[in-house]
Amino acid sequence: MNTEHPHTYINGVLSGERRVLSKTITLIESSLPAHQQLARKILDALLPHTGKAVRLGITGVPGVGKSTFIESLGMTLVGDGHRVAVLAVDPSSSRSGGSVMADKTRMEKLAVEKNAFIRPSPSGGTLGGVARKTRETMLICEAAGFDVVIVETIGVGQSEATVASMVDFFLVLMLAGAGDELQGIKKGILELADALAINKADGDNLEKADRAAAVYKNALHLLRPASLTWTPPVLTCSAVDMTGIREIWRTVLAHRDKSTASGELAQKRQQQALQWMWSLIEEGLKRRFGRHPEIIKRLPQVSRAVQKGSITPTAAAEELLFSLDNS
Ligand SMILES: Nc1nc2c(ncn2[C@@H]2O[C@H](COP(=O)(O)OP(=O)(O)OP(=O)(O)O)[C@@H](O)[C@H]2O)c(=O)[nH]1
Ligand SMILES: [Mg+2]
Repeated sequence: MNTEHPHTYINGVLSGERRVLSKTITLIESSLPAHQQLARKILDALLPHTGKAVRLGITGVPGVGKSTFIESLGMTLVGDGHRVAVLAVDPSSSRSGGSVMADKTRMEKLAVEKNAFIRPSPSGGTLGGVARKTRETMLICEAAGFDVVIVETIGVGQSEATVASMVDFFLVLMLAGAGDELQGIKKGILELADALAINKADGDNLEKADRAAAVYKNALHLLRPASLTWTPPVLTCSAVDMTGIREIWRTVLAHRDKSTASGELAQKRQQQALQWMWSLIEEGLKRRFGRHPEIIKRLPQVSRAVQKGSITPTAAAEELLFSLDNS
């Protein structure tokens, strides 16, 4: 293929060629300026073909069963005639080579499905950088005709909020504990969830899962609802036995129907687009700041002065920002 021309990529993606899809994503992930420029052209052209997929975010602690769940849900959806893309936001993946990469072997059946596409988290970089690449990859997958995009995260740092800000529906997978359900739960996660699902509701664990679901239902009740039309349900499932999986998908679709009818989905996506723009602006400004010759020259000295207490952080910040304005 001609690897210089945007049209080679654009046409390939639009006709759903996997090899071209992968190559386009590689361009998006590349930090070479020439690649980035090419990727921007491709993205611009593909943008009108995006936005039609169901965007589903999934999180949960390591071992909760995310990969097994995605394999089960993915196979169910592919069986129903859907085309499913699985992406990941994992800023720590530079360390391990990508959790989803390792998972590809755990998502054995889905990985070889022709109507499924699994892409590991882009390696390296900040959460912001990884998120940008994943977002753009999501758009490319939509243009390639995938009508369900699943974005997985293991929940390091702010990654849950980041994933929640790029999807329509955010599902939190949980495990039944020993009665102390709310102890181990990460702060803020319940506010992000559009549904909770207690996984591993099978065998001896079934009763415990039901009890945990009751506790979570109560907890969610106490939180102010994020929407007037949607109360996050608490479900149970077994990714291994494949029970409760369809119910969860029906919940995703019910949420989609309601939020489409009320206009909330369109509004959410508009807000997400604006939020995305602002995070790119912030990232860009920071980068420019750090590269600016005047800042590079003065920063060490000013930093030392702040450490010694001979200048206040406020004055220091103002001084540095001022020198940016005046050069
Ligand atoms: N009994 C039971 N075991 C499950 C279920 N789902 C997953 N498991 C098991 O739990 C273990 C972890 O499952 P994974 O799917 O790898 O979990 P994960 O959340 O992807 O884990 P990380 O990728 O490490 O974050 C595996 O041994 C699975 O077989 C379930 O529904 N029931
Ligand atoms: Mg996994």
